[in-house]
Amino acid sequence: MMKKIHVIDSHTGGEPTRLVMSGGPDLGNGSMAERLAIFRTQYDTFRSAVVNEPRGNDAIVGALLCQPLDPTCAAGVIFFNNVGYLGMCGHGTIGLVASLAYLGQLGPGTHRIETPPGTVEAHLAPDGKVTIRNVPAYRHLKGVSITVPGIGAVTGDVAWGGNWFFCVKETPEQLGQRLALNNLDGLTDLAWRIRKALGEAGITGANGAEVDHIELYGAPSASGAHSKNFVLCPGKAYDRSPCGTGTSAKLACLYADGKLGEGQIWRQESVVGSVFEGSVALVDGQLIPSISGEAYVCAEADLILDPRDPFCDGIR
Ligand code: PYC
Repeated sequence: MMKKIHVIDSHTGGEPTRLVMSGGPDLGNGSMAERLAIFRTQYDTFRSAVVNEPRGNDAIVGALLCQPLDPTCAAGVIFFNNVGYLGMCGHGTIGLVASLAYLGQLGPGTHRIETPPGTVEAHLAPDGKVTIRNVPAYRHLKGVSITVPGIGAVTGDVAWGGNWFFCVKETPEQLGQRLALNNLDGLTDLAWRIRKALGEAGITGANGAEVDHIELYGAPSASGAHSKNFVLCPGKAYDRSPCGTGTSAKLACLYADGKLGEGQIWRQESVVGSVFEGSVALVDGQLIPSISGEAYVCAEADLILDPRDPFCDGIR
């Protein structure tokens, strides 16, 4: 039996999100974290069918729309990519809100959204700008120094912004690479070496979690931006957007260093030139980042899963 999966594709600052509206697996009625565990263990071929080639590509982040557990929430969502699953996803949440607005299912205002690491808030402005009030962010390890084969000593902070990040202190130029769109291979190679060296050195996030996103920073090109980044995602694709959870992790490090005060605006540019605006607020002792950006819907389609297709589950 052929299966149809209805999706809305959008991009947030160039980074694609594929929102699954229908045709997804039944993950039960538990929390998003419980449903994610079922997704991962029982339906991983659905993940690869939706985002991997031939229907998708390495950069697409999938977002499975779920019925929320808490009736005060507008939606629940589980994010996934070419190799596995994400915790929160900033650009993906902005894409989700823009997609539901395109369908007429959400209007301007503030909406609560359940994700595996916690409930976030998304404010949709009448002009389409979306501001996410993320899960709490924090710096876990400060000034970790590692030796990276072929590069030398690299220092950075391990921080949580909804996913685990290594925020590198040296600029790409100091490590032998230009932070430029025409140097993606060099930046990817550098970030991948850092990721492997972190794993080999046994450096993890809390509770042994893998640090699977690497974030490099340098001087901005966009007017008014404070920094430009290059973020390498777990499946070796780079984030075209400034990365919502990565910017949240960066804000937590800046705040911990006394370089960013509550309410102060930080404009983070991506390697493709898109910009997110971020700020932090201390709420009940927790640092809550807010990230603003825009997403644009670019396709509405049915994916077709034909069981006769040898690559029905995607190239895995
Ligand atoms: O925007 O948080 C984000 C994100 C994570 C991975 C790709 N984008």
